[in-house]
Order: sequence, then structure tokens, then C-alpha cells
Amino acid sequence: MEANKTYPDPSAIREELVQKYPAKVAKKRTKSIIINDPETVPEVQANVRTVPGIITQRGCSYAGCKGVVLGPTRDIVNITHGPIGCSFYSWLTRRNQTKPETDADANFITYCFSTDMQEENIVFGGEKKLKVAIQEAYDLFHPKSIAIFSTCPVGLIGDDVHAAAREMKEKLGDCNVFGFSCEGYRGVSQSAGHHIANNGVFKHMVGRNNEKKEGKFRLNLLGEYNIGGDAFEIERIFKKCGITLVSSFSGNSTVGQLENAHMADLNVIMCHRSINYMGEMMETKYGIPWMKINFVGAESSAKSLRRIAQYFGDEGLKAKVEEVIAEELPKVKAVIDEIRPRTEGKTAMLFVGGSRAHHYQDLFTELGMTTVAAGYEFAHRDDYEGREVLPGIKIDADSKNIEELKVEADPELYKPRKSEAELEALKAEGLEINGYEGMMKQMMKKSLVVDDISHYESEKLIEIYKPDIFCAGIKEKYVVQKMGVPLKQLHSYDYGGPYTGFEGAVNFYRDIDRMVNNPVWKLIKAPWETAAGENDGVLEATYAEA
Ligand code: CFM
Repeated sequence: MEANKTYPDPSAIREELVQKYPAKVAKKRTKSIIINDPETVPEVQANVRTVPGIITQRGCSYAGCKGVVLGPTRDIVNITHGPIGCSFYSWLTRRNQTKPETDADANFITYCFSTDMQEENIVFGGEKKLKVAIQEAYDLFHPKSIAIFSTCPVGLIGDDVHAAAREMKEKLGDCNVFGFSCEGYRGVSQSAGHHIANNGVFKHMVGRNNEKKEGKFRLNLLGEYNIGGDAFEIERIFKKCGITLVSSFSGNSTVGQLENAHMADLNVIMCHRSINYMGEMMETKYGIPWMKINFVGAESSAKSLRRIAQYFGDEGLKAKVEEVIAEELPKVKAVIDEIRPRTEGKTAMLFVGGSRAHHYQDLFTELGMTTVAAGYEFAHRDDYEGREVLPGIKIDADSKNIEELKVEADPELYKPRKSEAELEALKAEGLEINGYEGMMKQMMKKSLVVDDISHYESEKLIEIYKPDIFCAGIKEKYVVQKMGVPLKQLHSYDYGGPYTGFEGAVNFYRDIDRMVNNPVWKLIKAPWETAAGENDGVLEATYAEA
């Protein structure tokens, strides 16, 4: 923590957060509320079931599969097999953007496909209706691929979406049809859906086109979903550096890219949580190493470019990357110099998803702001503590429900992109391959780390710390703002973005400056200010009743 600032005692806060819970709940939640120590990172309870009755930020498996991983690919028809609500509420809400190369190129992102299951289908089965829907989508659009996503009732009534997909694939001939058993209830959060999606994309898409794209430095960008145009900025930087993007998983991507991804020479991973499975599987089957990078934050972007150049080991690329950084960074620094006097010393809290609660801390650091508390909704222990804890993680029943693909080296296409010796040499130079150090090593000592924070706990934290900004999503936004604290949406970016790369960093600094220095927050009376200055005002009365 900054020497000149005092923060509340984190142990006392932890007590306070769980004090009102029944003993069993308090015991469980305490294991997910951790006082950080970056030197000897403590264990965090993560990826476990949410306590029933607690208001969680989490989503469902279907959201993770259909919305997160498959959603951003523009020329695939994604059919939601289920009641209309699941489809309607997953329609265009994530702000994942796409840019077809020509007007003639297929783009189905703006459409919403659903089998619109009715009571009759629930009682007598929905496979027939599903096949009709696939045929209808094919007749209308002639897409390269059609994917089917199972919602909760599909699993409950036992519709076999995979059999329906196989039958229709055979019938249609030139359309790749496949299904996902991503019923909302699978696993403990959307994280299960990511894993299911990775398996399906790997099984049914990657490896279908062996054409070798031109370019000396060819990589895939994994776990970047082009929210608010993030991928566009990274593409701009890659292009400037002479780096060829073979495929993106899956922001601004096409079916063709994904089918060709195995021909790249490196996988770089932005969002470790949602896509690390793909990196691992592609390494085993094709011999492509993966590397964690981060294009959120100007310094992190520069570092990531240098790491990519180091991996390829080409002097020309190294020089080009330095040239690009030297051109981009001063423009960013000029904006930091302007804004930082207004943001320096302010505090932030980040409770979002499975990777951004970590990545966005870099942007706040660049503004001189301190992250006092952070946590993921659905990440696993490795995203907090680093991948070295992986061998020690016990697999529980919820995780066992998700298929682990048995992957082997492809007899023809397996070709290690780097020899063992080359990889060892890179590691000796300090280049971390196949690693991720997680959030906690970067966070300050005594900051609070809370996994799957409940609504009650987040209100309490705000009351106690009174942060200058709280980062979460739309479900939290207005509740928090009514407490007089601005909330930046880190899922959808409100209406902003891109926030990646160099231009994105500038956008973020300006948006944060506008939010934390807006005098409007002083006009709002927070609940703790209206109840005689005591903490036991409106909030506690509400919870005592619950
Ligand atoms: Fe990865 Fe994401 Fe995230 Fe995520 Fe998400 Fe998202 Fe997110 Mo919302 S894939 S884990 S499931 S970076 S939709 S683009 S913002 S919760 S932190």
C-alpha cells in the first residue's frame, strides 16, 4: 500500500463482511475472502458453488459457451435450442464487435436464432423442432457452420442435440453442424461453458483447413473477444509490427480463421480463464506453444509485443517492435501526464469476470491509482495464485461433469514450433512460456481479494473503503452509483472502448478521469450519510430482514 495513505485493517473488514451470515455460510465465505500477500500468495477458495440465497454476479454455462466463446465469430449461425428468453437476453448485449471485409461477407452477429421451445416440445421432445430450425437457417443463409446450444430444459428432457447435428450435417453436405451440451446448470458458473466451448471448437473446427497463411511471424490471439473494439486496436498494432494474425479466438473472427488456426506458430493468450484449454490442446496436438500476454495497459502492451518478438527471436522483428513502441508510447505518456495529477492517490475496486479484475489494475496503476480490493466472479485458483498451483487443485464433482478431451499428437500435423532446447533457452532468458502468474502476485500486500463476491459484501466494502471508483457490470451499476460512487462497467465498457493497446489506454484514462472527478457524486447522499453517520442504517436494516 502507499506509505502516505492509511487503509482500514483488512482482517477487521473480513470479519465485518461475514458477521451477518449464518455460521456455516460465514465459514465458507471466509475461505474466499483473502488478505493478499504477493510474496507468499495465500490460497483462495474459488470455482466452488455459490451459497444459495446470496446474490452473486455469476452467469451460467450457456452464457460462457454461446455468448462468450462462440458469440463473436461473425459467419457462424448460433442457434439457441430452448425457450425464447435464453436467446433474446443473449442477443447483442456483450458489445462484441466485428468487421466483415466486404459488404458481401456473411455476418450473422446481429441476428438472434432460437428454436423457441414451447410446452409441447418440453413434454414431447424438441429434436424435431431443432432439425426444422437448422434446415430453415440453412435455407435462408447457407452458412459455413451452424452451432446448437443447449439450454437448461434441453438437458432435463434429454434431447440429443449431437445426434440431431450429425444427422443434419450429413443431410446438408456443405455445412458443418455441431452441438454443445452447455445447459445453464452445468458446472458452477459460466466458466464451465468456456471449457465446453473450447472442447467443441477444438473438435469440430480447428484443423479443417491446412492452408498456410503468408507471413513470417504468424500467431493466434486467444481469449480476446473484441468488446468495444479491443481486438481492432490489437490488430492495428500487430499489423504495424508485421505480425500476422492467423486466427482470433474469437473477437472479429470467422469460421475460416478458426479452422486454420493450427497452422500458426504461436498462441498468445489474453484471457487465460476462458481459453487456456485451447492453448493446451493445440500444443499437444500440433506442437504450438502458448504464452500469456496482456494488451490492457500501455506498459503491458509494450511488454507483450517485446515478448512476442523474443519468442520469434528475429532481430528485424525486435527492432520493428521497438520502433512501434517508441512511436506509440510518447502519445500515451502525454495524456498520462495531463491526467495523473487528478487521479493520483485515488482508489479503485474491481469485481468482474475471470481476467479483467486483474488486467485492468495495470491501467489504474498507470493513472497512479491503487486497487484496494479485487476479485473474479468465476475464475479458478490459478487465475489468482498462478498456474503453479494447478497440480494441487482437487477436482470436485462439478468439474468432473465437464468433459476432458483426450488429445494426442496429430500423426501428420504435429510439429514442435520450437525444440525443447530452444524453449529452455527462451525460459532461461526470462520468457515465460505456458505460464500465468495470476492476479495476486501483482496486488499489494494487505489488499483484499474476494472470489465470487456477494452483493451484500460489495455494499459493505464500499461503505468501509469508500473507493473513488468501483468496476463491475450492469447488475451492480446503479445500486453502486446510488451510493455516490461511480461504477465503470468492465464487461461492456458502458458505451466506451476500445481500452486495449495504446489508443485504448488513452480512451480509458479519459473515461476514468471524467468519472472520478465528476462533481455530481458529491450531490448524492449515500445510505451511510443519511442514517446519522452510522453504518447500521438502511443497509443493515435490509439485511436483518433477510
Ligand atoms: Fe475472459 Fe472476457 Fe473476462 Fe470472460 Fe465474461 Fe467478458 Fe468478463 Mo463479461 S471471456 S473472463 S466470461 S475477459 S463476458 S470478454 S467481460 S465476465 S472478465
